[in-house]
Amino acid sequence: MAIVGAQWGDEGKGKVVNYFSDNYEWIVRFSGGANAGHTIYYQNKKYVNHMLPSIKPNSDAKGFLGAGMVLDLDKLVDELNILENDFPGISSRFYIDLETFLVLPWHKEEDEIIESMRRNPIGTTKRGIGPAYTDKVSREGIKLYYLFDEKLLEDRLENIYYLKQNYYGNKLKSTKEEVFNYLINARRKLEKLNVNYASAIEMGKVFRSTSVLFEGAQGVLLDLDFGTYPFVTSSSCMAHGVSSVGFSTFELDNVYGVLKAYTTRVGEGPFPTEIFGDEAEVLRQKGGEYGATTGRPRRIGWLDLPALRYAKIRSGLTGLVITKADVLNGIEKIKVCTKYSIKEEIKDIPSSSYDFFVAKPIYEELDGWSDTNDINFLKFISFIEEKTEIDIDYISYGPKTEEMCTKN
Ligand code: 2SA
Ligand code: MG
Repeated sequence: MAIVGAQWGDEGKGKVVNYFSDNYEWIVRFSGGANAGHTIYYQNKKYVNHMLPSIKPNSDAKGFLGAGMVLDLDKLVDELNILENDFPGISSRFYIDLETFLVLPWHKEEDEIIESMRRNPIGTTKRGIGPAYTDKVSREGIKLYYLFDEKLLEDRLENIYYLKQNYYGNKLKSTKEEVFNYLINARRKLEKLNVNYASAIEMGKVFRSTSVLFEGAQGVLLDLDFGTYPFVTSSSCMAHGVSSVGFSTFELDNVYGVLKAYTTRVGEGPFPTEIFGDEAEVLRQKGGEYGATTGRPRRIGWLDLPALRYAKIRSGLTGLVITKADVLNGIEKIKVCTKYSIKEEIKDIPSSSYDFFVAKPIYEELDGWSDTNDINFLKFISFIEEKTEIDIDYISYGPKTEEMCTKN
């Protein structure tokens, strides 16, 4: 099974993965990096995972960090230390693919520099994600396995640094020696923590003899290929990203898209159903809508069904999980965008990501509900299902893992 975001990220994937994790032996992250922020509550304590798959701490589940990710080793070590403090020995339940590319200190500098030079900034998380993926594609990346061959690492860094100096002159502060030392230190810290290294080649048999849950990062509308380009992240946010772990989407029994009962977005870019002022602020406060990684206030909007239909088709969703329905409790009238007006046309589904830039939302208004047991809430759920022709199989009505139920 795969769980992906059906909007612009922050739909509550971490919590949903946690809910299902009892039934799975492996939880696998396959894309993104420390830009993600997956919040889970465990024994009344809040944990925010940026790098680590959201495994349940006191289970036997294991986590795999797949090669489609970009690894921030500093963040990884920090996160493992936080978990180790509360659950000693947990690090040895994580496995990392040796083919995975690394986010290096200069990638974070480049992220800052490029964002400051962009005429239309993207509003990145400044975690070095774009530059790390850029280097991967332009063949100037460092893979995890280089850390185990210091000569190879030194040579690679030498060549890459030479190129970077040519691009950036003295704008970059990190030197190749610093980056080398940083990487070797990180390797030592990870050794102490007893994390495992593996490859999808070796893991293929293991995965296929047990049960695997793939945990997506960000959301379909932030996908590099099919999101609201260029206001997207640099990785695959859709189910096909599981190929980086050697899986075919045909092997997935289910692809659940997680959506919020309203919509949020962090960073710049089109957002047809965005609302402003007090109307937005009420939801921001009630929903705690601040970036789990950067703390930035998230932009707020009503539920957008054309965008959801687009996500369903682009990512081959087989079912939906709705979260944060409780945040709308007590609001008298709930708006839902059912169609877009695009130039002279009315559309149910944007035909390309370009449509998001020019769409004007057309709303229907539904009666609100006092709590999620209220008949009006059930009408809201049926309304979404009818309009999108996909079932909402699970409803989350609070931040805690157990605050979730099947629809029926
Ligand atoms: P980047 O840093 O290159 O991936 O940024 C590119 C765009 O992708 C957006 N993006 C996100 N949007 C929502 N949530 C994300 N994770 C954090 C969270 C974000 C935060 O869980 O709240 O804390 O600010 C995430 N990661 C990337 C980003 O805003 C850019 O629009
Ligand atoms: Mg998030």
